[in-house]
Amino acid sequence: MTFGYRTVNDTAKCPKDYLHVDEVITIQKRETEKKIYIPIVDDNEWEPDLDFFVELYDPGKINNISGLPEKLNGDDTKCMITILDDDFPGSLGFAETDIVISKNAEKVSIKIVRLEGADGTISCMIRTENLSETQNPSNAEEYEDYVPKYEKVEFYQGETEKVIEISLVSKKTPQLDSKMIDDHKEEQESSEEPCDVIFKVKLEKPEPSEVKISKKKTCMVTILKSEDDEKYEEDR
Ligand SMILES: [Ca+2]
Ligand SMILES: [Ca+2]
Repeated sequence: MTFGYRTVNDTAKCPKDYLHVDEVITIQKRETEKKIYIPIVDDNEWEPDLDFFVELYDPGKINNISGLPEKLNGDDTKCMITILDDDFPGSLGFAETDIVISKNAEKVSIKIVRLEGADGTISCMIRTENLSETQNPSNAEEYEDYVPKYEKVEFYQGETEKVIEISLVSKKTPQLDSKMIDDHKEEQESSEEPCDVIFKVKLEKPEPSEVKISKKKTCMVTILKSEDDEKYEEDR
């Protein structure tokens, strides 16, 4: 008896997920089985489990419309194959959720870590945010204290950590004394003590959908505004 077998795409696609096979074979008298092999393509990317079919066909019976041989009749002439994914893309979070930095620093470095798997390319968005929406003396101000950031952070296959930098706006006390600045300074000093300011950095929108953001999804950055300038100069 002579028949053909061939693969048919479903959610699994050829040649991304498996290699197409189409062959005509003859089964001999007294032979009761034949084994066929279909190469499966392994990758490192997370994806859902995917299906494709293998069907048996009659090489002598060509379908007029498709021009291809027709599938053999019967319910048992088509077999579904499911490719189970074996890749773990991991989860993303900050290494530290609290960072304290000098007001004279030009930037703050923040580490993002990838845990529980490092297969394939994944990403998330990083976003800076004010401490609170309302008026708050502890609010760090965009462009006055820090440069806001909203960008995609990508982790490639096998990468488990990434350091991102956020620029700070340092307002050093002018060294030269002009009367105007002195007057202004006095005025400021009398009205209010400098207060440490804080802004938030958040992780969001992980991709692909299997990637989770860990509990460490917000990092609070405190800029030490109350730090003594002269002491800092001496320490250096
Ligand atoms: Ca794999
Ligand atoms: Ca995969």
